[in-house]
Amino acid sequence: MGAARPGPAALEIAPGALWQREALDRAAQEALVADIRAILAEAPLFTPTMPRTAKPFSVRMSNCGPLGWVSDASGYRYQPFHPETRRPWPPLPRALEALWTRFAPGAPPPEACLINYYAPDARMSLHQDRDEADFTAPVLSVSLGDTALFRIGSDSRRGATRSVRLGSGDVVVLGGESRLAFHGIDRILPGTSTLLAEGGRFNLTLRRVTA
Ligand code: MD6
Ligand code: FE
Repeated sequence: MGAARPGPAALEIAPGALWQREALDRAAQEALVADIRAILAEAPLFTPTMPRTAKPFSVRMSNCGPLGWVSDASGYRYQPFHPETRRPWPPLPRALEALWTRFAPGAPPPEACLINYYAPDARMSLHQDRDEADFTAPVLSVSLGDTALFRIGSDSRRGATRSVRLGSGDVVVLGGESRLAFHGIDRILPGTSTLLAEGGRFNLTLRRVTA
């Protein structure tokens, strides 16, 4: 056991939105990356497309857990299998279940973990996470790799926004009033982390999907 070391305090970046910097130390980040690589060997990253326009996302995705979030010509949805391999998603790693217990105590267990991979030029436009049947549970995100400029506002697309730099090992919890807040990634800052040999960034979001 290492000596107890006080980490940075959690910050509330919008009402109900918690930012815990360095929630995972370097060893825990490395272990989680190994878990994610094993998942991606079974459920490879795919390129989702926008409903209607069929425009490809710049972010590539996969999932783990009983359900996974997908987007294609038919729309956004959760489904229990990979859209290309048609195989069930791999199970949630224990480390992610433990993070849920730590940051969403009392919430029903997570059913989906969306894995987003950002190459250096990828971004994600402002959106709400609203494809779940129940908004009482929070959405928990973990960042791994290069720092990202994360923007968060309110539940109105035109509301004021605030930006923070999410570093490797940081956790964001969108709960309460911020559960339906608009948020997105303006860009990532290449070369800011040594965690991923290939560079870029993984963002994992844990969700409760069913009511
Ligand atoms: C990202 N995050 O950090 C994008 N969603 O790459 C999200 O879309 C997100 O950070 C729900 C809750 C927390 C998040
Ligand atoms: Fe989101």
